[in-house]
Amino acid sequence: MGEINSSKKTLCYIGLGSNVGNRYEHILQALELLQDTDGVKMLRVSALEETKPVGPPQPDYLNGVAAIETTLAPLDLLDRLQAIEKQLGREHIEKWGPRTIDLDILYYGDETITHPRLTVPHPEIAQREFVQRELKQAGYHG
Ligand code: A4P
Ligand code: MG
Repeated sequence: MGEINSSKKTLCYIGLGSNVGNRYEHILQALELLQDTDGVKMLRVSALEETKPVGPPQPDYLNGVAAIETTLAPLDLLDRLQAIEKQLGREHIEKWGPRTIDLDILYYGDETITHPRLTVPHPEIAQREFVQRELKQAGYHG
């Protein structure tokens, strides 16, 4: 018998990063657009902190993590995050390169996802101390 899964709520953690232009403003706008999304409830946001770039030489980042509850399926959430990135004027130039806004799904409940478009948990969490710190501030306890 079919279950109605469309209303299933999942606790997710979203990583936010910006290192071009008004970084604070980009992150605030991304949070507002995320909060205004149907099927997304904003629960908590970490402090925003300045971090040294990982990857090629580029300006410092402002990073943070948001905890959300969502009824969106993982790829629908990714679509929405990418639409927000686009709306905020992000152009994809190089991997790990500078960006107005980068939105990553760090965790989607306790799911492990291996898909051409989506790897969850985000593979860089273990290497990025600032992400781990911000996750805790956003309420993640492992
Ligand atoms: N994708 C796969 N898994 C995910 C996921 N969990 N969340 C795919 C979001 N997207 C995911 O991403 C490329 C593709 O990854 C997407 O099309 C999506 O289908 P992208 O954002 O266009 O490219 P990217 O960000 O350059 O690559 P990637 O692998 O997402 O890198 P990261 O880990 O996001 O690193 N230094 C500091 N200090 N702070 C930062 O925030 N961020 C990066 C980007 C590099 N250096 C940084 C920071
Ligand atoms: Mg990314």
